[in-house]
Amino acid sequence: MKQKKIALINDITGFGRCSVAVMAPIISAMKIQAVAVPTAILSTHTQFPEYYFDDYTDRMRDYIQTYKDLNMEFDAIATGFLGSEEQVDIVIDFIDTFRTENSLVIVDPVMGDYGKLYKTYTPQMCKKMEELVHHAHILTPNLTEVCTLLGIDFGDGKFSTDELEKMCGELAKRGPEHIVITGIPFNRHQIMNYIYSVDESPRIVMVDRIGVDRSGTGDVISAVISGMYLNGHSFYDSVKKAAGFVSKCIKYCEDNDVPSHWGLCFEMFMKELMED
Ligand code: PXL
Repeated sequence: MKQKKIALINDITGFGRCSVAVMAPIISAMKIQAVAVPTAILSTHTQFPEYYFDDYTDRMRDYIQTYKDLNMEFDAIATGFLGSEEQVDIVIDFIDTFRTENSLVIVDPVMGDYGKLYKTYTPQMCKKMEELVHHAHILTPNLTEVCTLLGIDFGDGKFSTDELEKMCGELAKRGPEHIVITGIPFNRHQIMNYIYSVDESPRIVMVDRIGVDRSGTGDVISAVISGMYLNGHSFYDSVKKAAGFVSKCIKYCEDNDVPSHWGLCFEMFMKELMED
């Protein structure tokens, strides 16, 4: 079988285990070729008190031109952290140029967490992100991002499953066929992943809540989902695998007192991804 390749349009961050630094190795472990298309280069992610942030917008078009000249095609395109409004247009052009009839587009609308936007995400930038949703087959937002995309007040972050279904329905009307709302605090002991696929009953994958919330978790989840789904697994099984994998990584971090903003020690469990 021809090996698949996925374009990862995301930032490259040196320390803190997020974005390409997480997604490329995970995707590679799942036997898929990862091609990085940088949106920004950071020394650490934006949850650290200090970080060097080099917005890559000006250089992205030249970078991508090589792939146009080579007439490249991608089996999947996964987008994550974007550094400027203009990048959304560049990403949409990338999708239009490189997708084939069967290509999969995975959009992780990275914008914020716990009801708050990340420091580099302006309200205008969030508005622009809405445009990208129309191009996605798979959408992997957290609750903060769902509320931001739909213009709903996050409030105390508590939503019923009926409300979640309605919210996913609204997002699905914009294009995505599969949506998972990740990391929803359910109670003191459990975290819920709410799975919505068009024309199917919603499903839930619960995982034990272990210790504190950790940065980069969403990036690990979207990488595992992308790899699993590209390898032919159902969306539900892909989410289940991702949630189980993340739980193991988090437990390791807790047991070893890894600071919460250092990301997940996914390196310890890479072997488990190699079978799928
Ligand atoms: O994990 C999401 C993410 C990705 N990229 C950068 C970030 C964050 C979250 O803080 O700062 C640069």
